[in-house]
Amino acid sequence: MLTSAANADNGYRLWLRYDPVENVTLARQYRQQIASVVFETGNSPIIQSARTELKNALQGLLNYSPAFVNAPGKGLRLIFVKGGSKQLTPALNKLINNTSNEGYVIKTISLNNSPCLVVGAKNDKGILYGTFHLLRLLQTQQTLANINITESPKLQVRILNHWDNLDRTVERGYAGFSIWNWHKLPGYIDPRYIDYARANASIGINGAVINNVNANSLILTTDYLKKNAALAGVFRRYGIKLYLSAKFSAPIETGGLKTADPLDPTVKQWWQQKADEIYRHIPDFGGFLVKANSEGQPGPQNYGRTHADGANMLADVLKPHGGIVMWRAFVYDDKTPDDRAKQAYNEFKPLDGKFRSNVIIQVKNGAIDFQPREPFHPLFGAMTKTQIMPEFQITQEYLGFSTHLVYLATLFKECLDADTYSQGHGSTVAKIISIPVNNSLTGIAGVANIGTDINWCGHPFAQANWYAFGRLAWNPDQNAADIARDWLKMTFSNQPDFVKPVTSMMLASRETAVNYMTPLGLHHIMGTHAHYGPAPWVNNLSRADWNPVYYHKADSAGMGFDRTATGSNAIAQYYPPLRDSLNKVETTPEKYLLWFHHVGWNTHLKNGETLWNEVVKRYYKGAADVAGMQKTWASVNGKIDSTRYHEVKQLLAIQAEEAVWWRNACVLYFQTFSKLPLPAGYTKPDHDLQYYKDLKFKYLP
Ligand code: GCW
Repeated sequence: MLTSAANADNGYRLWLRYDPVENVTLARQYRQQIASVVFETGNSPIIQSARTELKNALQGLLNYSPAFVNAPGKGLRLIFVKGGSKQLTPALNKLINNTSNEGYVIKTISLNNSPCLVVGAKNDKGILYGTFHLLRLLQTQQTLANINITESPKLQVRILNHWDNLDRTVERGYAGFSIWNWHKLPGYIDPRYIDYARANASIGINGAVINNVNANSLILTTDYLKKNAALAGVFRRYGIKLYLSAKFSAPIETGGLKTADPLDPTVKQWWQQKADEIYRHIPDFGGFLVKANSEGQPGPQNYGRTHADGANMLADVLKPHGGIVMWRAFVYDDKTPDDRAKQAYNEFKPLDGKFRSNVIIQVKNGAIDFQPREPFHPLFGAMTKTQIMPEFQITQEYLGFSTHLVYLATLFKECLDADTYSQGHGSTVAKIISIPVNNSLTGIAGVANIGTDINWCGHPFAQANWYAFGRLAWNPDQNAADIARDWLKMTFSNQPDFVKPVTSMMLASRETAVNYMTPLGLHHIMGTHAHYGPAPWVNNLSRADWNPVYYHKADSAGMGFDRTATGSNAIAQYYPPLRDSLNKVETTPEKYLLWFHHVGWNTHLKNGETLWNEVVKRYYKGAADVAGMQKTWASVNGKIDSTRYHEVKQLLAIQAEEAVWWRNACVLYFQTFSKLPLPAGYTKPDHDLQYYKDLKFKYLP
């Protein structure tokens, strides 16, 4: 753990800063309330992690080291209990043993006539999670008197997907290079791996796919398995399982076979032996993540087989070891479909019920690709006999890389809270994914935004998206504001005049980005390949659905993608009554308007504005709101450390410039179709459209 003062505020410590509790009265109380500690838990590696964390944290937060005693005695203040204890009432023991495998209880009781805090769990992992929760209470300055918390995660596989390549580049990574130092592994364990595991455990993340879904099959070779095993050894002490992205053609590339046909017995045998080998190196290996038959990745369809054939073959070889397959539904083939948004559903829905119970279909939150705003993916709720887990993107591929402050909890929540109507009203995505189908595991994945940057995520506020993903994976019902407040207090300061305005800024930030990038349901109009900045004009890429013009379909009449019954009919993939309301302009939420409809420039929206005027106003509002964020940030100058204050200030200035760039380029471009003037009072962009079209960028991340 880095604790030197010189490094104190470079962001390395994330939300686990453990600086002295600002409120001195509370700090004094805490010292009394946890004056002596007992672990009635045994001393497994995970328990040791919990103890070490507690010790270090209390030293930092309270400048204090409680007595770690062996046996419970008089005056005991904090007791960690695994399974149950003679000292506790039967009711409390029961409560503890009724939590799930990873759950815990934190409760104040009376022991020998004085108050005592109990952190109880059925298993080691619950003790670890309970420890981090207790520390969070201190970090956010909550009173410990009369605490009564019972927690169990709502989802079982809470996993990060790293798109890290073996050459240490990170696909869609904006925070430096991969933190996995393949060259020095397995001999050298970078302390950073431990801090990575601590950070994940502190928010309940219990799995990591460490390599890119655009996979390199070398990761499965013996040399790399040794390296993987070294990482798995670090993760294990923090309750995290290691998973790998498996390349479907690995039997050919590294096994010397002529085929990777999943129904070929030699192929199956190869995978079987590979699985056995993996488990010899990593006894608690989690399983495979597979991107197949998508964007050039090989898959079962190369051999005329289905996704189910491919997934099941891998599932069968992992099954005896307890492993799972997360099979991605992000598919789009080389033939341009009439609507790319329909493709995943069309390919996967017919396979419902054909997957083994240790296969989970991993579905992106929306049907296109991690856009600033997308309606939820129609596969949620559509496959009733197959376990589905959502995939969110924490890294900001389409949301300003690591220079834009965009708090993504509101985006994640929009999907999780969406009503699919699959089992009638109230069938939210969160509900669907948390119900196990045929005894499958439930889960959720987030594409990591982590790299070698000293602050891990590039932007100090990008850390909040990693944090929020973990908290929502644990409990999708939590609200984005509470998570933001916790994160701000732990990461920066508990001062209300800091926390309050900055929470509001965070909560509005995603809508602001939507406004200056893709308002009213626009999507995928970013620059080609790198997805940096606006390029709605691009129309010359070989596949129709790689071109922004395919998505906005602006013409002299209006713009938007007609996905109604008279258009691509993508709405038919949703359940009624949602399907019917999306079929009509009047009943489609305006935030998704141009996703589902081609709307005339002069069509009046609910607020009475024409489409054209509203589009312009949103773009201008988005850019103006970033200027507002700069003001908010200026107002907290002096309330936090100057290092991070100035870092964020500079990044906001970049964001402000880029928001204006987005606004100007898009408004000028769409104006070539609408041929309408800007609404009164809106100043014309200072460059012409050609200027924006001519901008070229080399060496983008
Ligand atoms: O979001 C897109 C990205 C690709 C990515 C792909 C996927 C890993 O542009 O870089 O590849 O989706 O999710 O597979």
